[in-house]
Amino acid sequence: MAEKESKAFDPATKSVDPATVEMIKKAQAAGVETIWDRADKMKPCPIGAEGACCRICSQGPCRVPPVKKAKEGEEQKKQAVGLCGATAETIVARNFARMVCGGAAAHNDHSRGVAKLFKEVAHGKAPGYKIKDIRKLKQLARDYDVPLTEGEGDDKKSRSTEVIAQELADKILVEFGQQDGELVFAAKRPPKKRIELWRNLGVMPRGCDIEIVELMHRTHMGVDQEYHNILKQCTRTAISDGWGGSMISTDLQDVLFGCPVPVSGEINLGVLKEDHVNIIIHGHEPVLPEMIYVASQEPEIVQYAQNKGAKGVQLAGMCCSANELLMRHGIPTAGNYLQQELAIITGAVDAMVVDVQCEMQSLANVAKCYHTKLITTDPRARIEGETMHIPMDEHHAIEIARQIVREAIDNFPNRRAPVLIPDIKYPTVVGFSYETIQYLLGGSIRGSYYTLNDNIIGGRVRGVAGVVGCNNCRTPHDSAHLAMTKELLKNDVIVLVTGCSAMAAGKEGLLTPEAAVKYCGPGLAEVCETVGIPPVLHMGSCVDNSRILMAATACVKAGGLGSDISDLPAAGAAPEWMSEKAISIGHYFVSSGVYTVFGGSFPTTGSALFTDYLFRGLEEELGGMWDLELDPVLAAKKMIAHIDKKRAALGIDK
Ligand code: XCC
Ligand code: SF4
Repeated sequence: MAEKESKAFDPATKSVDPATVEMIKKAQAAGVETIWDRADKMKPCPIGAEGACCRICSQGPCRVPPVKKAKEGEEQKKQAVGLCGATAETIVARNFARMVCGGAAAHNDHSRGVAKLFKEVAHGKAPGYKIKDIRKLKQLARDYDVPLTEGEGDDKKSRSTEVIAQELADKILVEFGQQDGELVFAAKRPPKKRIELWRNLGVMPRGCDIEIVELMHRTHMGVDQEYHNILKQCTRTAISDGWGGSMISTDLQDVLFGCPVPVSGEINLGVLKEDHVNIIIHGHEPVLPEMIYVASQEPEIVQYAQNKGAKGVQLAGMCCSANELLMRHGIPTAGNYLQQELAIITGAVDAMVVDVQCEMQSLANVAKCYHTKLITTDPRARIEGETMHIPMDEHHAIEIARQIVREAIDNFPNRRAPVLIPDIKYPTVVGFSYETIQYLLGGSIRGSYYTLNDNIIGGRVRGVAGVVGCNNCRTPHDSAHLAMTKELLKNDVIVLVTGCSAMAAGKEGLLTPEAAVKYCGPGLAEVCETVGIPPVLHMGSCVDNSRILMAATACVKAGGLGSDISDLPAAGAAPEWMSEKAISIGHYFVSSGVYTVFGGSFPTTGSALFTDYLFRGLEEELGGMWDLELDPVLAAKKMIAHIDKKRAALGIDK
């Protein structure tokens, strides 16, 4: 029998980004395996994909896929249950819950690290770092009831930044292990109505860690076996992420590294420079990258690079680390999640520095095919193989950063593969923190032309959409983000982006003011042109989805658009999601009252009952609900329909 010829896939079917397609071709020519090769060989297990496989005890795995309706004359098959009797609803809800746990744990653990660094900085024990945004520090102090002054009457004086920061750090750190009470942001920042709703439903989070632990317990074999009740704890856990860990990360990172303001930068693999030492910063936590940025600019380091024959040192970001560096320093972005292997395949990356989350283990193999040093920096995240581990320690961060940059420079002369950097990059304007948006679109007087609310009420802006989340190799890279975003813009919906979605938008030129004329309906185009902003606003990394929550809350508080987030003409989406974090984020948006539609697949379709609860039942309880729509343009249309429904309820449907 003749052997089946192995057919290489067509790279053009895997991405709509020309730089990505070019690099997949290079990978194929060089025989370097990428995620798309593996995806072609391995199809997902259909039962697992719909959440209908339980493997939480060793009597299983038990598979309980939905049964087809019997044809006439056939006997109807019975829906299977697990050996312990667990129904499909319980099994699917448990699996969903554990995804929320994974995602919330990632964000809250990231947050803990930032809070611990903040404490060290407050005590002067982390040389190189300092408190950069005093205004934001004071805002946080007010939230946490840390007094800004001391003494009474004539003796009253301001407390020092350090003292305020020290007390604040202790109060924030307590929240991670807190057993009772309420998380400060969740209990203070949302619209009043939302806070009351959560209290009445019993889903106000008590602490950052406890909700995750309790949900893990409740989804252990033989504990919570009622899907509404499991979901209730999912809600509490997700809120402890969005209005807890993620929000703490965002705010403390702003305090330490600066609150983003509009800045320009460039994006896509074309930002790498053949004659420079190229260092890719990949991962999520900006703590060490901030220092690598400082080190890379030191004259001695630049000289060191020149001694090795390079013109200089080029830093470029990848995944959410990219967003953090781009938003605060204008450091260019090399690409989003699916471009990580491809960056190395350019042959021009002298070091890839990774910390936590979204780093493919395959990087080690790809790096081996080139000269690239893969450097892990977080003790929680090692990668097997020929990687280098230089652990971060905030007490010596600048020395560690210098060491990492030197490793990259030392590696520059070792380049061996032909270098091919796609000549593709795009300019972007980023840095739309919620404070910036409030400044640009807020204005202090309602009725001013610039006010976002008035533009929504007047109908120039139809509504607001958050398009966020990952890439997924099962969906042509970036395609769904772009199709959805363009459809929204055409219909005068302003789009807020974070994470890998933001980078997709950037690579298409959507993060420029010029995009307004090209892609928007007349109303939105007019507003963007008047204010001078892009129609797609880059709000940061994935923990910065908390900025979207704050922007939505600001819209409610500004007046004229109802009294809760669920009243706003707004919707959320993650059309190419893949990570557990995306599920936690999606669920905290739903829990905050937002209609949220995902693409690709949904991990609960194994139970029609549970899925119906998420997609329809939740609207009554929380004002927000989930949805799944594979076609990104149709998904955008559903978001617009939801926006119109909210406009009608507000009486502003013109
Ligand atoms: Fe990861 Fe944050 Fe997803 Fe991108 S969007 S693939 S989680 S890098 Ni957050
Ligand atoms: Fe099967 Fe029940 Fe064990 Fe799950 S907990 S694997 S359904 S026996």
